[in-house]
Amino acid sequence: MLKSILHNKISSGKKLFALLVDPDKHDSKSLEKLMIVANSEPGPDVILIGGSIVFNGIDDTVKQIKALTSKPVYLFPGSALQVSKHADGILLLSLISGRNPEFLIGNHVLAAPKIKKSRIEVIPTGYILVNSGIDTSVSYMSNTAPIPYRKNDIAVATALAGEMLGLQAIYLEAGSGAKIPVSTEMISAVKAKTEIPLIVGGGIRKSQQLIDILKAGADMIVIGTASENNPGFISEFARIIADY
Ligand code: 1GP
Repeated sequence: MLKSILHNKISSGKKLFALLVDPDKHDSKSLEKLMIVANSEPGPDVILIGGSIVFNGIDDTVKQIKALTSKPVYLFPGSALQVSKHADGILLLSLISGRNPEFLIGNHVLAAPKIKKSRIEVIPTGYILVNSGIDTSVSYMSNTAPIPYRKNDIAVATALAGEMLGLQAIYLEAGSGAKIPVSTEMISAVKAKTEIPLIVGGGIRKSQQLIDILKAGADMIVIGTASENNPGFISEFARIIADY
């Protein structure tokens, strides 16, 4: 479903907005509040659920969100533990900027039978972590080094390799709560050389950053922390993306 939404939007020149929900940052009350904002129009096109490390139950969070919205709900798993049959689909992330086999294939082997049985949509996604000036949970938890901030050539080569291996989207990630997002130069360099949808997230807090990232060629933008700090950003960012 998301695959076709992504492709339809991209072929009609439109951009997508994904709202990332970290189950550990919410209780049922705050989820309700968040979803009221998310349901107003314009709002996010898709809700992502997950994080580098999550202690609250993924199943419970997915079920609660599904009860609060009709928007598609996709898993954004930090590990094989974060799979739920109640979601609509999963970004099956392969951490291709890293050299840790557990995040390239190990967790996938553990999760694959459950994913297959659940029949949720699978979007194989090349996950590329980029240095954003701070230590990130994803770098620590995955035991991988990010690509240096200015090394656009490495990011392009990594994205190309992912595309050639058959991955169906590339996610350029600065890490949740990053000081600065991935540079627009890196985004446009990757976009220029690859044909699969380009997802960008991490550290996007201001409208101007969002506009610059859209201009650079991102097809889907992921916002997490900014919406936790101020749910009002959801409507503001959604309007910018819808009007783009
Ligand atoms: C993290 O890219 C997402 O995986 C979102 O990052 O929380 O900084 O918006 P933020």
